[in-house]
Amino acid sequence: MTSAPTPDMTPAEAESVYFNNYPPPKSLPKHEALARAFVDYHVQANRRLVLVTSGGTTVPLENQTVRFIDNFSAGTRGAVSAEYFLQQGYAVIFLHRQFSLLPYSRHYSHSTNCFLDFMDEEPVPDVEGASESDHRPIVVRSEYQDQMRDVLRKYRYAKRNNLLLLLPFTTISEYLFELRSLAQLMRPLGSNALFYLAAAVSDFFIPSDRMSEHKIQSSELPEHLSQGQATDGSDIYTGGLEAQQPSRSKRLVIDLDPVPKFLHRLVDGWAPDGSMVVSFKLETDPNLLVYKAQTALRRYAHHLVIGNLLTTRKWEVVFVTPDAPHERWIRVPKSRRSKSISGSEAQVGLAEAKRAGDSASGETSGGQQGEKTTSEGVEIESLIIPELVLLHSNMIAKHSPQ
Ligand code: PAZ
Repeated sequence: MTSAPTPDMTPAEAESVYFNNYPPPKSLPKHEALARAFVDYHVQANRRLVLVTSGGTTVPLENQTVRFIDNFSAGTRGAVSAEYFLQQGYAVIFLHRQFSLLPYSRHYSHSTNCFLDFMDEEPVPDVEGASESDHRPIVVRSEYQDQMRDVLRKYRYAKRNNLLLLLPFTTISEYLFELRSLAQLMRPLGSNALFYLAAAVSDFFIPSDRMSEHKIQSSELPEHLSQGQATDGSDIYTGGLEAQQPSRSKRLVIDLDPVPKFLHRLVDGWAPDGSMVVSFKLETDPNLLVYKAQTALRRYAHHLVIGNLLTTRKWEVVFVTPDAPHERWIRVPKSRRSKSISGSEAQVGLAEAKRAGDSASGETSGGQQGEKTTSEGVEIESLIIPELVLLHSNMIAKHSPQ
């Protein structure tokens, strides 16, 4: 029995091969119990519920993992979007990479926004006899009071009303197990369910039968200690061995298989009938973005692909839909864009212009409802989520009995 799905398999066959070859994550039963109760609660309330996936997945190189492959995603898109969904009255299951950004706390967990910078010791009262004490209360600095109160109130509201369920994952296989279970548990929600797949999921992995149990050694071991590691000076696997290097240190040759495309199974099997499925497509080449988003939409036959470029993702996205207008750009107006060290404003509009054969203004913007300016500028998610909620409402209306 092969341990990795092959391209000639149907999506259902690929599913069973993949899931039969990996143990489910240890936390899965606990997450399932929490999710089941959460879904039931919101089904009773006839509330819409969105599963937001967020952050990157790791690809371990060893079973007892010391080394892994990772990607850039910090989870900003997912964490910010979750807040705007909550603002729109949705309940949110936030399936996120462990230690990536979380809704609300993300305002204080950036390295540039360290929470300690928001605090102070209460000043010594300006009265006679008052003295410096070792036990002065810690307070939020006056200039941050309003912003922090706002965030705190929203966070507490979400907690008090059981509107936010945080579920972490780390590896690609944990992510896939969790996604499958959650989608199946969401079935009672019917068209009230929305899938917002913003996580940056690895496209490649190492099948279990090629995975080293222990830490891969970079130098030779005596034969009696080698336990299956190459001892003859050849490079270390995870795939075919390459040309020998006559040296005591080894090259590591990593041979990755493609991760089966489970979006098929989500749309066709796991997700509730009538639910809405939104995926993201990230590219770096402006020439490819819309083409790749359209291809994904055709291939998986879901409802919306949100395309974004690595360098402009905080200021513009494109909605690619099966229905007209098929391609719609949402942009933060130029004067209200946040500053971003890694971003490149010069590239805003490029992916659209490349297709239209002209220069895009870079000034257009999506619907303004729900838009919110922070000290860091308008968050594009404040434009994306209200647009998406409208599309979801249309789908729900189509599915409700006349
Ligand atoms: O997490 P982040 O805010 O740093 O990045 C968000 C993103 C670019 C990962 C997301 O918007 C996205 O495009 N996710 C899908 C990536 C892909 O699989 O193509």
